[in-house]
Amino acid sequence: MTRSEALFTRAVECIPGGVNSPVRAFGAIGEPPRFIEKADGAYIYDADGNAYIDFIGSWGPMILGHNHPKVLESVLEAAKSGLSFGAATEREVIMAELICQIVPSIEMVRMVNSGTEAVMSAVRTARGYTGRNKIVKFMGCYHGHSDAMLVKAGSGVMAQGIPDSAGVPSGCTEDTLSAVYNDLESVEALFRAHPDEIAAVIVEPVGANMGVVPPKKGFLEGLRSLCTEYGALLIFDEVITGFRLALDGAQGYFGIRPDLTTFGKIIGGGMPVGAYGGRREIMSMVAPAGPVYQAGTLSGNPVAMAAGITQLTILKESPELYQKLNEIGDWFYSEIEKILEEAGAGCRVNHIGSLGCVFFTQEPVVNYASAKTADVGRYREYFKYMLNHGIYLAPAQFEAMFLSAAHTKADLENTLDVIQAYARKHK
Ligand code: KE4
Repeated sequence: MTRSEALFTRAVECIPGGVNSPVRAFGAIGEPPRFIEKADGAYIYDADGNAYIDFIGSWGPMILGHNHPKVLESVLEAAKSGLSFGAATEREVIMAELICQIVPSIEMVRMVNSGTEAVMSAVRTARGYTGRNKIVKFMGCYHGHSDAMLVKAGSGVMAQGIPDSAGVPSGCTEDTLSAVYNDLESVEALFRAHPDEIAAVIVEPVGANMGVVPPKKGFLEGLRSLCTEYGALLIFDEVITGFRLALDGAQGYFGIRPDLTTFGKIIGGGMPVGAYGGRREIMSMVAPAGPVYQAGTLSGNPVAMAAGITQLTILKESPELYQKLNEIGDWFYSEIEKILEEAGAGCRVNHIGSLGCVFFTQEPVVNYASAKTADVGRYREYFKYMLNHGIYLAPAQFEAMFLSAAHTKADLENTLDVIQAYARKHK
């Protein structure tokens, strides 16, 4: 028995499913998960000492690679002054000023502890500001696990085949309307049916929780005009795309100005951090400035802020990083597509910038329904082959691959060689 297997045997006795987040259990793969002991740069190392080139990067935070020396140093430095005070600190001001300076649509921002909290709070703020109740989300988009968002969600919900979730009373989701990603008509129909009731449309500006599904040309622009026309707020859930597609996220990359934005992952540098922000008149609704209540014991935690400030500062000071990362991503994912096409593997590779996904389907993947045509059994075999050859991918078809600044050309060429070998073997 490997140490990972032994740890998993113990874990399932005292942690639901043996993990603290479902996708980590390798449920879609059907074998015990790897327990990771350490990470550095583009590599992670499991409890049995196996090294892997890591294409998850903690599901997005590690855009600079694991264990960046400056991020680590700032965490250790901050920790020496105390871990948490439950009181205001300078670092929270620095972080808020940094986000407002980098993202033009954000005039005020509130720190929380996860993407889920950020989305839950942004939705509440949108409802408080508009006085309306309904929220439009897209099938296959995942916005964390707050009750109202667990409707046709993506990510783990999609992989586990849970249509929604147990324990969510219909009262919590009756105001959540589902639309089809990349289909503006499906959104317009909802606005026509509920002209004065929709508080907000929330969207992943790049779908990354049904696999990677980029927005069709005009889709985001269309959402922006529909929200403006009907007096609803446009919420960009940039928990994945924020500070990844560009320094100012997908909104900068596509040139769209949402009313509210949610963040997570990268802004914490690997520590538990989420945030939501937007126009001053909207964010001024949030307590204690306004009537929308939201709070958090560890929100703006000084050690987490130190990690996030350092990571964002490094990103801000290296604007060439994004061009390089996006160019390498374009080359890498196109090479994967070429290899699999030449082998007649019958796959589709969707990608944008450093995000990518291999879908085991011949259909173009543009929304939840087309993503669902993917053969998850073939994905499982592909994942296992890659894992056994030292490549750590998402253990589920409906997730993303994440490149970092730490992945070298050699790492990517090695990965392509393994994919080439896989393609030859599984013609
Ligand atoms: P967290 O609560 O997991 O920090 O963030 C929720 C969330 C919100 N919005 C988007 C667009 C997200 O992708 C996420 C979380 N992403 C998943 C990856 N598919 C986290 C991995 C996990 O659930 O373990």
